[in-house]
This record gives sequence, structure tokens and C-alpha cells, in this order.
Amino acid sequence: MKVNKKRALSLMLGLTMGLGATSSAFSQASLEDVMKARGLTQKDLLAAAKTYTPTGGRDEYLVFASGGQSGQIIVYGIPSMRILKYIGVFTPEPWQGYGYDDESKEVLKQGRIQGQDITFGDTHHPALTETDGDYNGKFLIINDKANPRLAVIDLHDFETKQIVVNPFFKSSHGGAFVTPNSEYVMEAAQYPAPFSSDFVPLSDFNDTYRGGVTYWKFNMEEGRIKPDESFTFELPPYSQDLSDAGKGPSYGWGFTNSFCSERYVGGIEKGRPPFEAGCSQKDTDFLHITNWKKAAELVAAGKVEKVNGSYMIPMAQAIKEELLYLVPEPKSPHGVDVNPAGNRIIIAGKLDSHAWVYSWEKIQKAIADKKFEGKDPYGIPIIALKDALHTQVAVGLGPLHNQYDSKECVVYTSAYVDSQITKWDYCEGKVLDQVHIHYNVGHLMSMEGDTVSPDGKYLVSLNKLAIDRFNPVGPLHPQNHQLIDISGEKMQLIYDMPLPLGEPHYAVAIKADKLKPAVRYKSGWNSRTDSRSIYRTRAGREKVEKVDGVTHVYGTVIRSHITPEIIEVEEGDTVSLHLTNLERAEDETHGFALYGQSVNLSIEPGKTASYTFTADKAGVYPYYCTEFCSALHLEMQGYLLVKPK
Ligand code: CUK
Ligand code: CUA
Repeated sequence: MKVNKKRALSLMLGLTMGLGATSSAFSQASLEDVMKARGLTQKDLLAAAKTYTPTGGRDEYLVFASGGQSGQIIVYGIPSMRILKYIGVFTPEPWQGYGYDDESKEVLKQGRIQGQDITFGDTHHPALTETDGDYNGKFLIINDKANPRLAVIDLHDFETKQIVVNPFFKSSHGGAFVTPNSEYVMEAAQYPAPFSSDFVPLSDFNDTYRGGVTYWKFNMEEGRIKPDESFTFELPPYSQDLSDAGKGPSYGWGFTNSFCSERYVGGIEKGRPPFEAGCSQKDTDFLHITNWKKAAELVAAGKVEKVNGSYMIPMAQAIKEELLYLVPEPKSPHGVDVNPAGNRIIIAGKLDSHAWVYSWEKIQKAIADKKFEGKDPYGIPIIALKDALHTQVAVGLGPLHNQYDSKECVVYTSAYVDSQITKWDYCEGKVLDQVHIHYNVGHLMSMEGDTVSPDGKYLVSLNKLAIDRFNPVGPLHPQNHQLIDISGEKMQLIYDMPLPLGEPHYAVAIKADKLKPAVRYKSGWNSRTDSRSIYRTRAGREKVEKVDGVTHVYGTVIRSHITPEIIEVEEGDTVSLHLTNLERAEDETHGFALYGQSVNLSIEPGKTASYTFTADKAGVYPYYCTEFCSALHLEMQGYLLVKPK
């Protein structure tokens, strides 16, 4: 038995590396030989055994990580840390045909800002939809910070279906966070700006620039955000940031951080300090507490007016209706994280080495008793810190984010400046363990750690810097996701994964068996609208038809044939190709590329994908299938002949 295990490990190591021995010599080597040659310790072998997944093996969890500046999402498995997919979200992605076929262009078009196509996004925070506070595996929502947008991805096929643009904000870092039944998706502004698109001088900052938090209505049946039923709280220009929705006893409420409650606007006059100094003058910022449940009732009762075509609750109304409160919070915070039971809220601020634990019971009491320490310049009641705080714990320098364990009272906090993760008890208020990471952790993520029932087991440290952790590949380094085993008393760092697509600010991990993705589409399917395509075709029904000056080609693809193989049009014709994949076999995707056109279609089994263009130059245009789909893949080809007029 022991020998077999050793042999298996030596084989695995021998196949992957050839350090100090040729691979043929390696395959004969014993485990000890390999360990010696590669300088591995017993601890390394144990870490390898915890993450290594034999060929054909599956992962226990799937992670959806933001792709940062790529505007996409990265999907990988835990514990293997193998990347499984990129999902095109805000940026065209040619492999998936995303942004190349007409169907997905329609999705990207929904994300236009002031009529302009935006082909980039800065994704930060993915959120999985929930039922009763637990992930239901149905949809994923993610924000774009640069342009205040949210996108909805259907986990039935891992495709982006909808993009919505915030009607008020000019940036949004604080999204996406869902309420316990995904009734709403929270999105908070970041950089205060006028709610209109007009020019307003900075001298009017305090009066006209505004922050806010939008509660986007989400319809779980349709899997779509309903802009018409969504509403936004107008908030002071305090740079609202991340949010979290209450659960259990705090259900119905939302919590939103802020970071420059000084309302500082930078060096508008000579000799004024820069933003980073001007935004650090006070000792605390404000946690915003909003009652979305009561607000939704007001909207339903017709008591909220529309601005820019969208429901907006002005501050005065929110104060009068008792929907909005402030509490001092540690300076310049990132995360606000409600515990699984819903009665504690943990906030960590970069400029305070303590994490602050708030008591929902106390906050509720202060609200009920109308016990406030005063009002902010906009008249919003401020709850005194002593009437809200449970405890403060020194967790390290530059604390940013918190994730919960399956064990009661246990939370993990990232410390950016110290480059470490601190495990601590938020009931007793004491540190339990610390581990160094590499380097400068932003978010951290435990398995289903932001639900009502976290799984514990693993934690991922999403580090901002990698520096020396991987082979050098030039000045721009990959990101470093480090896997930490949290099943025992002591945390153990077990794996480094380079992520080369963009900065994955936050990630969420779901138990893989909660996902039930399809292997094929219903025949002739428009995957972006999730309905039968009006352009679908069946075998033998392929045709070319000129309607209203547009030459429609209704074609099919199946191993190893594109029908039609010859398409003849006239110079200047508008051509609309519609290709349906007739395959029923799993994984038999066909692609489509055409000379001189910037296009690749990805036509998965059952899908109908379209491509419309103007054949404005006479000539010969070969086309072919871009997926190696069969032994006769190269023969999957054809000619578009554009005849001169
Ligand atoms: S974050 Cu987006 S700046 Cu702390 Cu959620 Cu990194
Ligand atoms: Cu179809 Cu290659």
C-alpha cells in the first residue's frame, strides 16, 4: 500500500518536472530521489497531495474570480487551482465569439454609455445568486467599476446575458452584493459626481455632487435585472464603497462603506494637499445603513418619484421615512461583512490596525430609541459608535476584507500592509492564528464564506503583488492566488496559482455539485436571449434569401461540413450569415472565420449564431471552421464570392 502511494507520487512528479535529472531517469526514480532532486520537503508533498487532482478528476468547488482590467470572469477549481474558463462579460472575447456574433453584440450594446460602445470593464466583485441566504447556483452578477454597470451571467451555460448601466453614477466600486433571496443587487457609487450628465464646477461639490446606493431588482425566474423596478438612494458625496446585505435579524437592511467622508476634492487650488492626504483628515468614515425593504414598499406604493427615468429616493425623503442612518467606522475601509447569523457586522479600515465588530442588536436599539449623537451636514442621523460597537480587535496593519468560517465566531481578515491573513474570534475578540502570504493581499475568500452557512475548508488569498513568486515574465507580473488549508487549528499555505488575465479583486466559491450546466442547447438556440433563434435552420433546409436588401444565409455546421459551401453575393450587399450547429454530441463546437473580416463565431451544439456585414469589396473570401472538430476539420471550409457590380 505504502509502496503504491509512493510510486504514484513519484510518477506524478516525474511527469511534470525534469529538474536535475532527465525525465526518463525521473520516471524510474523513487519518491525520495524526486524529493531530493527537486528539493521538496515532507510538508511540500503533503501540500501536493491536498491539491493534486489526478487526470479526469473533478474539483470540489468552482471559483468565479473577477478578471479586473480584462472586464471578464475567470473560473477555476479548488483544490486543484486549474483554470477552467474565462467568461466574456464587458470585453469582447473571440474564443467564445463574444462581441463578434450579432447575438452577443446585442448584449454588449446594452452597456453603452452616452451612446458609446465600451469594450472594456474593470470587474471587481462577483456575486452568486442566493435562496434563503445560500448560493442557489443559478446566476452570477458582477460590477464594472470604471463604468457603473452590472452584468448577469447565466450559470446554465456560463454566458453573459444582460448588462445594465446605472442611471445616476459615474463609477461604481461597491457592487455586486445580493440580498438573501437575490430580491435586489446592491451597487454603490464610488467617486461622487452629479447625478445628471451636466457640467457642475467642483465649487458645487457639497451641494450637487452625490454618492448613492442602487438596489437593482432581480427576477430569479427570468434571470434578469429589472431596471424599471429598481431604486437608488441618493447619498452624500462620501465615496460610498463596498456593501453587504443583512440576513437573519438584519434582513431587510443594507450596509455600505465610504472612504472620503471629508468630501475632499483634491488640488483645486494651489498648495492644497493631494487626495490621499485630504481624504485622511478625520479619524473615521461613515457606514451607511439603508432599509431596502421599507424603501421597496414605498416604491410599490407609488411614493417614490422617478429621476432620469428611474426611481430615486432623495436624502430628505430617506431621513423622513427613517430609511437611512450613519455610524462611524474605521478610516478608509474596504470590506463590510455581515456574519452568517446576521447579528454582527465586521469592518476593517486600511488606516486602523483594528477590525471593528458591530452589534446589530445595539444598532437596532439605537434606531428604535431614536438615540443619535447628532446629524451629518445633510441631516442624516448618526448613531454613536459606543451604541453600535461590540468589540475591536488588532488584526494587523492595513486590514481590508473579512470572510467567515464554518466554525462559529471564526473569521479571517486580510492585512494588506503586513501581507498576512489573521484568523480570529469575533465573539470573544481574540486573535487565533496568522499566516504570511505573498504579497499584499486584497480580498480573501473562503468556501461559500459570505453565505448563511460557510463551508470553511479552504481560503484563497487574492494577492495584489506576486514579485518573486513565479518565473519572471517582464515588468507586468501575473496575479497570485494562494490556497490556504483552513481545516485545522493552524492555517497552512498549500499552493500558488498565477492568474494572468487581470486583477481578480474578489472571487466567490460554490460547491461544484450545486451547478448543473447544460452540455448542449436546444436546437436552433439564441443563447443570449435564451429563446429559439428566428434564424435557426434544420438539415436540408439551408437557403439563401434576399429580404429588404439583405442577403440572409441560413446555414448549418456539422462534422465535417459547412452548408452552404459556396455563397455568392454582389459587391455592396449586406450579408447576414446564420449558422446553426446540428451536432448533438457533447463538446462538438464548430467555429467560423472569414477572410478579411474580424470575426470568429463559436457555435456550440444546438446554437444558432449570426454575423452581419457589408460585402463592400469584390473578391474571393475563404471561410472555415476554427475548432479542430474531426479528422476532416480542415475540409470544413467554403468560399464567399463577392461579384463586381
Ligand atoms: S477591492 Cu476593488 S480595489 Cu478591496 Cu473589493 Cu481591490
Ligand atoms: Cu468544425 Cu472544424
